[in-house]
Amino acid sequence: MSKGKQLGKPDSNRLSTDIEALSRIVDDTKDGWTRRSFTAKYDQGRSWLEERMREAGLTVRIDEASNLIGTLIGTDPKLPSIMIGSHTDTVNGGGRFDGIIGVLGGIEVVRMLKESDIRLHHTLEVVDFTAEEPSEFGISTIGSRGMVGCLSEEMLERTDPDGRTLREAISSLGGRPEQLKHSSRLAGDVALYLEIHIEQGPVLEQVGATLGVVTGIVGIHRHRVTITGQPNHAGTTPMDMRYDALAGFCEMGLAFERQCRMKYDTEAVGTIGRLRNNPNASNVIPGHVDFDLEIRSLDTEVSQAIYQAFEAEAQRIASERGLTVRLERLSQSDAIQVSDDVKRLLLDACSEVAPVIELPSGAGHDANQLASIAPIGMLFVPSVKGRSHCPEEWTELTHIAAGVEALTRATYAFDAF
Ligand code: HGY
Ligand code: MN
Ligand code: MN
Ligand code: MN
Repeated sequence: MSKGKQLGKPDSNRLSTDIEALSRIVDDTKDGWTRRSFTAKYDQGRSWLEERMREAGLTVRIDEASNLIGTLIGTDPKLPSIMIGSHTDTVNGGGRFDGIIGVLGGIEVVRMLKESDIRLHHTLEVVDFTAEEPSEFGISTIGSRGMVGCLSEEMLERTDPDGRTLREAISSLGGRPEQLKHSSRLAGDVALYLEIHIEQGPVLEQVGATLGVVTGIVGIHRHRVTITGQPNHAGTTPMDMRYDALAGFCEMGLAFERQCRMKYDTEAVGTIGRLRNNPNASNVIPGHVDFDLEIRSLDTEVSQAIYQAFEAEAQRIASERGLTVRLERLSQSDAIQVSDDVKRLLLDACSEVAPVIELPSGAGHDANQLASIAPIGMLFVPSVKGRSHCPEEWTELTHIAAGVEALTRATYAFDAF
């Protein structure tokens, strides 16, 4: 191990150039900076990333789940690897930093170690996880689920609106879904997973901290609800003879919000963010509506209680209105608590760099999936005005550089352990 070598600083210009360059590989027919998973722009972004990884001296490969992995072999290859990862897919109309600074920051860590002439004991893996954001298949954190063996056959058979299966989409990125069963990482394969991410909330900015050590990450429960009524003429159908699926949705939507606003021991939030109304014509009574709801909490039982209460309400509303309602689970990630050891490691690294606080994550991450096989740690940097998942998403370069420096210090300190 490189005894007492002086660790350098991240190169802010290089980070800025990388963020800027990747932000140009987007679907410019959409608002903001949109690079949806499994699209041509996503492929282009991947090729660009591969180049940056190779330039940094990483050996590049695509794993069975189609994750892009850059590897730097350590001096003791028998040790389990240290993994730094995040994602470069975005939401529609998203920003330039969500996930992206975690992958580019990981590559900058590798450059910093090399420029400081430091070789780690542990092999270091930098990962761009496929499709962290909710995809057209209704599933999020696809690549990290696949890496830890949590992509079921049922999930692989799900189709996108064009009828393509998730299995086909993963293969189109170079993944090998048929080998997922025997390739998943097991407990012990990864010594530590670290992710630097924008906070996507207002706390760091409000308290004036540059860095945040994540104490826990919410679990996310997502369900799809389908309401079936009876399409009919909007002009000739009396009000007491209607089976209006959208009116049923309106009542259910408010019932869901009421459940989420109630007081629980642990805070929960709920959102209905995706809705389809058919036939969606001004002179036709809606006959069919489907929508997605998600519930987030650090306490899985609270999420389950909210969902069960909503389910009973939805059934009641449907039967009063002569509608049918079907509820199906889309995906579920468990809430995660970060271990005291990892929090200590990150707090020590951060306190050498900039003001730091501890805080929970209301956003879900690939770390939720990695937590099933490895100790995980996350570092936050501030989101200006707390905005994210929108074109206004912004994080100061100085804050990103401070986060990358702290990440490198934590990696170096863990390796020396
Ligand atoms: O939705 C989330 O929590 C994350 O930003 N994908
Ligand atoms: Mn996101
Ligand atoms: Mn993210
Ligand atoms: Mn993430």
